[in-house]
Amino acid sequence: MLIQRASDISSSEITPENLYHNRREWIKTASAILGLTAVGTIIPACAPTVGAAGEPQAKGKYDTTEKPTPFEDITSYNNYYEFGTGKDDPARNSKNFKPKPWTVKVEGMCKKPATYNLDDLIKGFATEDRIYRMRCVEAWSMVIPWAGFPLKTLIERLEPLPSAKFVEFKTLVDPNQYPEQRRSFLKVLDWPYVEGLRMDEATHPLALIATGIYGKPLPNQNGAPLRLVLPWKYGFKGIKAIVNIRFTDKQPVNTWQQQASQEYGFYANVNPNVDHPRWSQARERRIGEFFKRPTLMFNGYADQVSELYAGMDLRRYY
Ligand SMILES: Nc1nc2c(c(=O)[nH]1)N[C@H]1C(S)=C(S)[C@@H](COP(=O)(O)O)O[C@H]1N2
Ligand SMILES: [Mo]
Repeated sequence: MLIQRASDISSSEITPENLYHNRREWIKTASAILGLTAVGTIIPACAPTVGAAGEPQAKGKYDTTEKPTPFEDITSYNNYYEFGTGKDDPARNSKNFKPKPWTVKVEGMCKKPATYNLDDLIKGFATEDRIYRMRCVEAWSMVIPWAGFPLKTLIERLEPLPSAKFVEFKTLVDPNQYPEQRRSFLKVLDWPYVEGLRMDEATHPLALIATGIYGKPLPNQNGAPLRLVLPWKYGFKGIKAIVNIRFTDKQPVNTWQQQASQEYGFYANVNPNVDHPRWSQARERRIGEFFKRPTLMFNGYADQVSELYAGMDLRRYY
């Protein structure tokens, strides 16, 4: 994601993360050729259900059978601009973040508006494991074993009115905890970070509220204590550290659309046929792999979600 306006940026400037990974991958590849061991890459992270190789096993119908990205990579290569724009800033700057106690304010067109303690809000929800692909709009991807519950479960508890057509989410504003929110000029983004979904998207069975990764509580850098996960959409829809949920009849203006509407829209469905104005979306670099791979329509979830967008021009509604 970019800070500058489109016109200020050449396409060569968007790939610092690719250079970083090229370098890392080159080291791994060189080590393999030389018969050395890249120690950090062979230790399997622990998980609730593990296979012979120590990886979480695909069980549910929405789980991908692709190899999960190591815990170490999922928790050290992040986008979370409140903590800084570098990929390693969130891990470094979120160590003292306080995800507990946590309150979530629910407002707008629903029967249960209130300010909830998070524990009360999600009391009794069964936690599920979901192994999902995640595709960032910057053209890198991971496979993440999440734990959480369907967003639908939470929405049903809040009893939206028939007039509610969208749901909007906001991230915490707290300059004491988020270094980037202490800036008064050269702000990276307008805070709070905002995202939104159409109600039928929000209640789709794939839409998840994540509270954990690899069977552990969600690390701060990944959006503790609760964040959205929408595997068919670009990663920026997956808003972190949610403190506000609002039901509305108007389409929310999400942060990246507000920042650069010619580049980022409301829908942000993964689409290899619609390029970003400054780079191709046809391929992606899976973190931990050397060669790029093709990006799949709806990030490989077309069978499940394409009917949500039947009849829509996906070039227009990007
Ligand atoms: N509040 C907030 N949520 C956010 C972001 C952010 O900067 N702030 N970045 C988004 C982007 S661009 C991506 S790709 C994902 C990254 O999630 P991860 O770091 O857990 O992989 O978080 C999304 N959610
Ligand atoms: Mo992203």
